[in-house]
Amino acid sequence: MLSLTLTGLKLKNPLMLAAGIMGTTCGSLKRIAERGAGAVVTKSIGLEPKGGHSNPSMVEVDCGYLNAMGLPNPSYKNFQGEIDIAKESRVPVIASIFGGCSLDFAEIAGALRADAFELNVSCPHAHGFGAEIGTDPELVEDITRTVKRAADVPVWVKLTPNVTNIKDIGLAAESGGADAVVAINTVRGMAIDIESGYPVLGNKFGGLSGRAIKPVAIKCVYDLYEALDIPVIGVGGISDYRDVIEFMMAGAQAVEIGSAVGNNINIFNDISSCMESFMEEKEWTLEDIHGMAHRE
Ligand code: RRO
Repeated sequence: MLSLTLTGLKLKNPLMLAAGIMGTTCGSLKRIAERGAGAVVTKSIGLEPKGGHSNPSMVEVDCGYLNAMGLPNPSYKNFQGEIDIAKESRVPVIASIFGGCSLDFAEIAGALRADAFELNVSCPHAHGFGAEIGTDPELVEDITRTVKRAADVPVWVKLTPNVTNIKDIGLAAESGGADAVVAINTVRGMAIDIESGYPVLGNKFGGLSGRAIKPVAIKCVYDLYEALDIPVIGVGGISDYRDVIEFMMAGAQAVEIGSAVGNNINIFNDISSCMESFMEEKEWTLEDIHGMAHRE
């Protein structure tokens, strides 16, 4: 009832682990896969090992989390083994990758073997990476096209909401040959400690995730669905089955779940069974729900 084919990948359900959560080791990726995720996305992996920003790098705020991890990762040169072992769980393993230019992305995509690549052009607080390039449609198109030439698996492009018009960036990814877009990465934000007067995060500002950003993400997915021909994958603030249905009605073909996994490692199984009951009661299929909010 929940199975689908997404950019050529067969998924038992449309619920995937989002990049950045439990995605650096094969052990944690497998744990999530064995607890019902339809696919898992790794932490974003770059050219060289990176320690990330100084602590505190993640704090809880009203209705969500602020993070400025700073792209900590072991480099693609030390990561193939983690992907290979994670693949034993028999769900697609998608490698999130980042770079400073199209050649960086192509080097990683040409070397790493994964079931698909998710191009991170949207981290809101990484100098020279992420949203610093993902807000420029020409760069996004060039990076996507270059990775498509280097890789023989589907290429997804994860977009930033920190732009005036996300459709322009989505269209650029589509022109570059993207197989899907993923919306959204975190929303740029900041918290200040009023006892000391200092910003809370080591990096001063970061990205907001969790419940607070769901309406922002829903609007982005809605807009992208109207503008693009390729699938839209929704992410941002999902914590129960109702959120998933809402994303699908906005136009998402599948979703990714991040922050909420921290509170419930069984969230994928829990949401799957609630979705099945809801869809049975309504007599709706995934196709019925997909884009439902766009009906006249
Ligand atoms: O590592 C991070 O700080 C990070 C990344 Br790569 C991203 O894409 N989004 C985010 O909120 N944090």
